[in-house]
Amino acid sequence: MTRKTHYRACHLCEAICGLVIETEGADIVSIKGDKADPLSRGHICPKAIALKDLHTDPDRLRAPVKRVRNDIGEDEWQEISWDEALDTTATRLAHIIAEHGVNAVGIYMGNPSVHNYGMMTHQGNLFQHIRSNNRFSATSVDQLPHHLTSLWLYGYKLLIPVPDVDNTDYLLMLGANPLASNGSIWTVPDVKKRLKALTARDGKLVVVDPRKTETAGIASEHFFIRPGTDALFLLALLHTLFTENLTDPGELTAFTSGLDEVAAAIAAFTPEFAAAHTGIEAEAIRRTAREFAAADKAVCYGRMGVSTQAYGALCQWLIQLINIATGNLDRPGGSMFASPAVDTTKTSSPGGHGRHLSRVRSLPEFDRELPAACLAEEISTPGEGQIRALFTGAGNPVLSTPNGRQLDSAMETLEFMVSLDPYINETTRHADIILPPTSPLEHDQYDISFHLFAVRNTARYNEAVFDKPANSLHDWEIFNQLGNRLAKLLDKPEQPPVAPHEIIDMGLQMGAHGAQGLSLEKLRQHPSGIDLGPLQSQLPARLATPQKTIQCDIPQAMADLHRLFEEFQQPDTSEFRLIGRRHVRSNNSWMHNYHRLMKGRDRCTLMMHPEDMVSQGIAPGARATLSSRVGSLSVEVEPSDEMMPGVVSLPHGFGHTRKGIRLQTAVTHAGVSCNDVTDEHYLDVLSGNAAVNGVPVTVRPA
Ligand SMILES: Nc1nc2c(c(=O)[nH]1)N[C@H]1C(S)=C(S)[C@@H](COP(=O)(O)OP(=O)(O)OC[C@H]3O[C@@H](n4cnc5c(=O)[nH]c(N)nc54)[C@H](O)[C@@H]3O)O[C@H]1N2
Ligand SMILES: Nc1nc2c(c(=O)[nH]1)N[C@H]1C(S)=C(S)[C@@H](COP(=O)(O)OP(=O)(O)OC[C@H]3O[C@@H](n4cnc5c(=O)[nH]c(N)nc54)[C@H](O)[C@@H]3O)O[C@H]1N2
Ligand code: SF4
Ligand SMILES: [Mo]
Repeated sequence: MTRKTHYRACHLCEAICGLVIETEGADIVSIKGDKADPLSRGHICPKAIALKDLHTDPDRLRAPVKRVRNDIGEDEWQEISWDEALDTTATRLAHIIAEHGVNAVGIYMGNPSVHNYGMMTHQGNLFQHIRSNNRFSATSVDQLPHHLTSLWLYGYKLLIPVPDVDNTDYLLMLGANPLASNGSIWTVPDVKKRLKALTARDGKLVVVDPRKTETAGIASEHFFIRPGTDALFLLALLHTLFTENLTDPGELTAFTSGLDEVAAAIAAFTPEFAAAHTGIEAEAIRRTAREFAAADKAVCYGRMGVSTQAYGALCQWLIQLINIATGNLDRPGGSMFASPAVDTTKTSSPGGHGRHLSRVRSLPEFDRELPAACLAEEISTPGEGQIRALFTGAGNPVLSTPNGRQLDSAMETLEFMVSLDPYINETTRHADIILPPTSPLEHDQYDISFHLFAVRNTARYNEAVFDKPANSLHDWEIFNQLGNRLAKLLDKPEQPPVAPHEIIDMGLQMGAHGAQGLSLEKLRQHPSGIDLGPLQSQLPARLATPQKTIQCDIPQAMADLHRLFEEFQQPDTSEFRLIGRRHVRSNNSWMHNYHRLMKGRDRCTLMMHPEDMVSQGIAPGARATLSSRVGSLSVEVEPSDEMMPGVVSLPHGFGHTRKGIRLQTAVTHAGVSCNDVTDEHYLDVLSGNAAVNGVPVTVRPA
């Protein structure tokens, strides 16, 4: 059989590494890093190899299935034709819309939908017919505060600057562990090498994290911090910068306002106040502020750990202000905006906040989506606007959103549910119909989302590795065909099936590099990608604010300072605070079905400081009961002096014990679901983002 070489960008995480895949017929012979990729330079991680396992996984659905009750009252899955699956789905949705209005249809879109370009280009084909207020996504258990802050400061939800790691002298990193995650809202393949290069050139990497993570392990300095107190730490840094006259916005001065007002508003947030709650000494905070200001090029960056906590939006706002006040925004070696070849900041809506509220708890929408933390109650609370039908696409909210058990039960009560997903998992097991797309290697790929956050401007388009099997549909085709069936029933116009690559070709030609001849054809000739150069300073032109200015004293954020101040007038009475944990061989809830990634010691353990174990009477290797306001679970405890005392860590995405899932390898490493104890009422009330980190819990011997 002839051996073929294919080029492909890995879509599993935000690092978008270039791959070289060798095949023989239907077999994948090898998957290696593509050294010619100008962004990833040959880097890959163990998950890339699992693309083969994903492709060949017998549990991956190849045809639509419908759930039926058998004679003994158990659920069974029956394969059905695409016509039956799409017609039934369109009919049921149309019926519910006719009877109860569009708000009766809920939509939840998960993380892989932003990694799969056809889902990005074509979801509108369906959702334009379901303009429901009840839209949800993984954004509100993740990066919502970043979008909100960018909307406030830069006028556009996706204008998020990233650390120019290759040129900086000082990187202050909070709540991120890129050595495990490979970077987030920061496309930075080969991040370990880049961070090591920073310290090797006498730069400094400072990590602030309640756990001494893999990244903290290679840092110049690590500070333990009490979960959920980062806003106080950041305020104390800013306080020091202001009071010691260390601010200098430089080039930004001409179009920036409001820093003096911020300085006045934060006068009470001294390093001493922060020290009492964060656990970081006041003098260490002052020194950090001075070092940051003294560095030629410095950048502050914070991710998941400071976004999914009770003050997520305040944290992200303060991080931007630190970069602005020291003149490090939009400066090489500081915090820079990328210029992607296909620029979604030119084609999507800027975003908006609080234009409608959730029905039951009055939580604010962002970008027409409600917080995922209120999905369950919108299904289970009767009344006008109650969700009766649910569409999920590339998401597993039962394992990934707070109080998953509550959502699990709420899904039981739906009149109709349909899932666009290749697996029968904890969420999709509730669906009446599952629509499985082609395998990732059976469709082409251009990354629409993550070039926007990349440390270098590059572009890469790759053809499918394998032909599309007979009787299969890509995600985009499912959206298009389902959308058109629903359109017909609702008497609306249908959409022609324009393939994603045609849309991308237009985007490339209209984009910043189109004038220099960038097109799909050119990318086809360069399957390892094209280098478009380093990040460039581009303010104020790039701003999307009305006057192309940056107003720092955002009223909503300034008002939220009072909530913060009030909370920290009270002593913290919680016994322990729960945080999450990522591992390089895992990916949220859905990559636990591949032996290659799962072999070895079970990873779903509760990490706890040995002294805390002694004080709680828990023996090493013993199980403990972890409890919060919403529930309890029993989990194996792993002693670890990586943990800050008083803090325990449990990864999310496990808990593959629910009945009826079809994930034969995952069930043998089932673990427990962290989100069975996270609390849907514990959130950043300013943004609506779930606070899955810093949850108050107790830990008792089981
Ligand atoms: N291997 C792997 N890679 C992934 C994923 C995965 O599941 N596995 N998921 C992908 C996704 S969807 C995302 S969003 C990214 C996330 O990418 P990162 O943000 O880098 O993710 P984490 O590794 O969760 O890092 C969060 C860190 O915050 C710390 N933390 C928790 N609470 C606090 C706090 O209150 N304050 C501070 N300062 N730190 C805190 C945690 O200890 C942890 O080290 O990773 C992506 N990449
Ligand atoms: N406690 C706690 N909770 C968390 C987090 C945490 O750190 N701690 N992290 C949060 C974060 S950052 C995120 S992003 C969310 C993730 O939350 P979700 O996005 O809801 O969940 P995933 O686990 O990513 O599930 C992805 C689903 O997409 C399917 N899928 C994979 N590829 C494709 C594809 O190409 N097409 C289609 N149609 N389906 C596909 C998989 O089978 C799986 O069902 O979890 C959040 N929840
Ligand atoms: S780092 Fe991310 S993009 Fe790169 S190979 Fe691993 S999973 Fe794929
Ligand atoms: Mo995420």
